[in-house]
Amino acid sequence: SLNLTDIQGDILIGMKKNKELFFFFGIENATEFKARLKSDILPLVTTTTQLLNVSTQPTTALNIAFSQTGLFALNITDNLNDAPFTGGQLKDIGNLGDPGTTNWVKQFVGTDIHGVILLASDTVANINTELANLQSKLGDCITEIYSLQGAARPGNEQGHEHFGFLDGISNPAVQGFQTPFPGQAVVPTGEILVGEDGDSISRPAWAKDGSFLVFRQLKQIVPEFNKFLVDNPIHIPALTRAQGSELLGARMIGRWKSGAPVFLAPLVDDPALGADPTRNNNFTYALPGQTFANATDQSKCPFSAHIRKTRPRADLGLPETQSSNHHIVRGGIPYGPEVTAAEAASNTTTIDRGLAFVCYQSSVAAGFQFLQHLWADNTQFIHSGVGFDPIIGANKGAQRVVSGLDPTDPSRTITLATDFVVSRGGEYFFSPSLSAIAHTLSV
Ligand code: N7H
Repeated sequence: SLNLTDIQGDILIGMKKNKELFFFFGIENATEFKARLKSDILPLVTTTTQLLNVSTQPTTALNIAFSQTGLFALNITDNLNDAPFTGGQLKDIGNLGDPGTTNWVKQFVGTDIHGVILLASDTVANINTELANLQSKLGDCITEIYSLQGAARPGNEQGHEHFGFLDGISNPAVQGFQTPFPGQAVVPTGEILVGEDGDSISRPAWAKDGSFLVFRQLKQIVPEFNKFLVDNPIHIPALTRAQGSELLGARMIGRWKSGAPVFLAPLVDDPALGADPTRNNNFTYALPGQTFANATDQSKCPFSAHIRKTRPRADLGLPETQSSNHHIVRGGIPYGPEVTAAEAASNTTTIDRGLAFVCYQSSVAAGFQFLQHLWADNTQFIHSGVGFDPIIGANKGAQRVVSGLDPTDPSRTITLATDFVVSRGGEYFFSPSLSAIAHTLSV
């Protein structure tokens, strides 16, 4: 069984707090930093065990992860055998659909970021206190390069991302650790954790029970997205124009704002279904008892829908874990304020907001990079002519053609002139086990 006290808490279950700060740093003095890593940071690293029980959760949870240049700075030269990680995210840009670095946060353009500290708590004040406490101990052995404050949205929108859709519904359960809800993917431990069952890539022994952390700052153009829905309602006689707009949005994601999957609720939202974890994942895109989903029927869910592109379930055949080893555990949080009245009135984004996207996997190449490059951005996936994932599919800034969104005419294509999700860049990190921090990274 897994050594849960050795695995950083954010990987398998997530820190799940309403505020989370991503603090990106450079190492200035490696010798001093190693000493502080062991004496001052390691005791604060929140484990999976601690997060499992409310009574053992710290006020502010902390995790830490390192980039390739960060490992080099610590004089760790072992090859982690993951090409995207080794090269860094900037070098991988050609695989991600970004139109160069024009929209990137300038601090992500380069390989100066050595690591990221994740601080999660109920309040920003708690986070700032913990950070100040840490910085007073670390002195100038690290420097802050960039930070991004994430925050759950307020009131009824809590748990929903900025377009308004409930997030965090579907993550894979790790075999032998989590009991899956119906329809949840159950994946071998080694698909998420390095060196565990199912991870066949050779790595240094110390990397066991670590996981690659992909970070992306994904800006969302919310008023423009809403305007697009208003302007392009799906025309079905039984629906009002507003319902037709809602339906278009739901079919772009594959779920309604409540979380209800369109495959189970094809025409109107079903909030009770969305809120019920025993039902809201219980579908495969195939008819009951069938191994493969119908290869032409998009009446209940487009092939291009975001959740279908990024987890095709029975489109690839069941059992899912035999047909796909491309699962990620998502753990991001929204950032930026609510849409202002002026932005809504002008249908124009003027303030940066979006998703501080985080995902974990035992291979960036088989996880995030595969989902983005070979699925979301691949117009021939799941079937020829499907087009882009309308949410995250990226075409280097050029317009994107999507099919299947209109259930009354699934071959009709819709051309998206702008991206509703704009990559502001990020970095690839490795989130090591606590024992690796103690016995390898800090010595
Ligand atoms: Fe996605 N969204 O609000 O539109 N995503 N996502 N995602 N996503 C999901 O099922 C969203 C992004 C996946 O198991 C939901 O938990 C937005 C990237 C995967 O059936 C919603 C952004 C990648 C799943 C969103 C964004 C993925 C998933 C439904 C960027 C990988 C699970 C809630 C700003 C490359 C699929 C849920 C499954 C679900 C949204 C990014 C992947 C609402 C706005 C970059 C694997």
